[in-house]
Amino acid sequence: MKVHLIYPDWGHFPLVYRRYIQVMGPAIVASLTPPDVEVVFTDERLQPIDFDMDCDLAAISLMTSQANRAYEIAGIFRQKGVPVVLGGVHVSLMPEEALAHADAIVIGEAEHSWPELIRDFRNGVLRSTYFCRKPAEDIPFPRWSIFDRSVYLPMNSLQISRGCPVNCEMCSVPQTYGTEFRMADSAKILEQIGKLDDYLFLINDNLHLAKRRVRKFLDGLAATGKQWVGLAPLSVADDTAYLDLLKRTNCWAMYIDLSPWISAGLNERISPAQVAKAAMLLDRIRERQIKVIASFVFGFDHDRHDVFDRTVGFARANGIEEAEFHILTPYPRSRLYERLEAEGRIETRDFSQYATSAVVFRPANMSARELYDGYIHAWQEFYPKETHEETDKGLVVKTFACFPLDRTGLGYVAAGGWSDAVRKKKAEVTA
Ligand code: B12
Ligand code: SF4
Repeated sequence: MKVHLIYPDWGHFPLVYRRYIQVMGPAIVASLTPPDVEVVFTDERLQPIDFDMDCDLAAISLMTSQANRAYEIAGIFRQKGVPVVLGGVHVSLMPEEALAHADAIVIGEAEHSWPELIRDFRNGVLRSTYFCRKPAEDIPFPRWSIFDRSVYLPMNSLQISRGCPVNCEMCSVPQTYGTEFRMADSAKILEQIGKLDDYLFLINDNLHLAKRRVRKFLDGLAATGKQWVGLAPLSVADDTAYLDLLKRTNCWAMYIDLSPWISAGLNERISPAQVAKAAMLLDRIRERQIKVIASFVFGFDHDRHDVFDRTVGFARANGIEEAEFHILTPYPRSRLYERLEAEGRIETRDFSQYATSAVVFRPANMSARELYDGYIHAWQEFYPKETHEETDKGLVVKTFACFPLDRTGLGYVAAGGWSDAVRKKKAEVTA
């Protein structure tokens, strides 16, 4: 039996290097597939799909921004008589919509249901819907070998927990992974690290919420010497001892959403004292040589026309090296979606636009055009002109600021080039 596993192209997002990140969902599905089933993987972000390749089943992974393309791909396979299975975040959020395009869908985590689905398929009794009846006890080791290492960034994701109790307005995690923080067995996860690439991307939804529970893992991580990048709220810097621990574990950068602190246009809702505190916390992080990859979201109801310049000004003044700008996007079933829907403000349900680089709702204090132009202006103002490229899909920013290597000579290069450049640079540095 042969499964063609597909990661569809995703909508446009200016930071082009993100396409070269190996994604964990498909790698886990591949690892859950019985060894006697052949798996062929196509990452449509970087290569075209061979629809004529012989296969028994097409299995497609999708986030919301990939939904339209995933349904198109599903249609082509089904026309050719190949049954299609859909899974991933968007399927868990919109199962009825997804089912209209597939022979079967997998809702939620696939650890138990994918092996069951394969069994049923082989026995000719495929059902239309597979639920996650119980969350995974362990996070299996992803089959990273589905990615051609010469093409991707030398970085693997590592997930040590699932679920988040915070339930932020924009987020899909509580709806897909639940609201309970579920920590994997540290020893088992640490065992995997030796098999991973040079750099790690710790993708835990909110690792820093449960500091005591992750301590054992972090101590073990420090001993491996691998460098890692993670996600955290800025409040992580309230605790300097914890920051010191992160430094000892070789954390080279943190993705931090700074919108709650400053992007509200520094207006009446955000006091100057809070902005000053944000600057102080950022300093604390940088003092430990941890870079901040700052994420800013535009389009909140409290944002006004000056939010774009003020945000870039804040990022500059605080020595942010890599910033990502997003347009507020109401992902299905998030609290934000429900609120904007109730207010009749969602303008399009074309999910290919849901990649945070398009305006899909009616903003409160500016027009959709002004929001979009302000967002582009922020990218253009923050990053040097020589990194910009106008493409038919929109602005592309050719930067590589997040990597823990000297950037000199790391120009933008087409597929494959990124990865080679990083490896070459690393060899130079370690020589
Ligand atoms: C790492 C990460 C990234 C990385 C890598 C992308 C990736 N998809 O892995 C990067 C930085 C590139 C990224 C980019 C973006 N991301 Co992101 N990202 C994540 C994060 C933190 C982890 C993803 C992950 O690897 N999870 C672990 C794997 C194992 O989980 P999984 O993919 O859900 O897979 C499980 C099941 O879904 C299922 N499954 C998955 N695929 C398939 C396929 C089949 C056939 C089957 C049967 C089952 C199945 O089985 C898996 C095991 O149980 C998630 C949050 C989260 N907790 O998931 C956000 C998340 C996926 N990202 C999100 C968003 C919005 C984005 C961006 C659009 C934002 C932006 N503009 O930057 C971009 C995408 C760019 C674009 N142009 O569209 C949202 C998606 C919301 C939605 N409804 O689609 C999430 C959920 C975060 C959130 N706060 O809501 N992201
Ligand atoms: S944004 Fe982060 S903290 Fe908020 S609900 Fe999502 S995972 Fe949890």
